[in-house]
Amino acid sequence: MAHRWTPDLTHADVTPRAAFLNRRQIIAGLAGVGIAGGIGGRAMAASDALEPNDYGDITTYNNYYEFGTGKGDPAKNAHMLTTKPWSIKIDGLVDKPGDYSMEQIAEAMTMEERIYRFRCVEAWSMVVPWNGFELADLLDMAGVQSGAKFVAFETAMRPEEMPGLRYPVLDWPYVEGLRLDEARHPLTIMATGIYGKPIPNQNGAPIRLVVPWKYGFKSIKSIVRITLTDTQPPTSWNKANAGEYGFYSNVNPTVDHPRWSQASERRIGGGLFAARQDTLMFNGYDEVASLYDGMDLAKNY
Ligand SMILES: Nc1nc2c(c(=O)[nH]1)N[C@H]1C(S)=C(S)[C@@H](COP(=O)(O)O)O[C@H]1N2
Ligand SMILES: [Mo]
Repeated sequence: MAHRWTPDLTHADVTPRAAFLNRRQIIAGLAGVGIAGGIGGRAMAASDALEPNDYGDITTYNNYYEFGTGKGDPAKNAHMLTTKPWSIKIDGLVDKPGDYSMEQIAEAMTMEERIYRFRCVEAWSMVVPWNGFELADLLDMAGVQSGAKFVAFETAMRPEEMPGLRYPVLDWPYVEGLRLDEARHPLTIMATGIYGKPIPNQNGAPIRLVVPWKYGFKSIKSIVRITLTDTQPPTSWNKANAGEYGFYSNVNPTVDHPRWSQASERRIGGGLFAARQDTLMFNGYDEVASLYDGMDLAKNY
């Protein structure tokens, strides 16, 4: 794959420690990751703490409502999810619709590490070292047809394995969507690992979306279906409360949630008394700005 590049956070920037070398060796062994700088090279605001969160934070403080609405519920309950075998149905406006097994996908994709800021709409954030591949490569595998304009995603819905489905918090299954150009952006990945290990169930095993410039709820977990369509697909949080959650949901410190400010965020792991940090437009991923040229992002929140 020719278009590999390194986004703005790398272990070299953030983890000048022995642990960095160990992880890099693991990852290089897995994937043959290219480290050359690319379009993402960008100076970070001094206020932004770049240290990745530790594995414990990332895997015990979660939102995965199919397993309960408490932050600790997914870590307690998500072991009930059967993640093998797993396949993703890719359908709609594609040349090669069908059920793609995880093995088939893993074999065809180029795995790499991406260290991304992750900003929940609830105004907390983390830095996560994901392993995965670009969604664009998976879309190419299925062959996107010229009429496609959006990509719809769906999470597994298994009442016997997901105790949270008993509660009508959301209209299950959890669904999300992106415009096709957002889905094809090189920052948009499908994650199958964290810290070089298979992604834990509570984080969306065996495969979840990660869109780092959007609020965390766009990054849908445990995906079983991807549909290419010509119309904007429904999305779970927008269906639940359209006045609070829009389709785009780009991180935007100038557009507050109706019930709280989005100007700053609390970095998980910083401790109870750590200073909040400024939230960055597009979560700091300025390279996506041109996707929204001419759009009013206060209206298209
Ligand atoms: N299927 C599904 N996907 C989901 C959610 C969910 O409840 N169900 N929660 C979302 C929200 S609100 C956030 S912030 C992130 C949390 O990801 P993490 O637990 O890996 O940090 O997952 C998103 N994806
Ligand atoms: Mo979230």
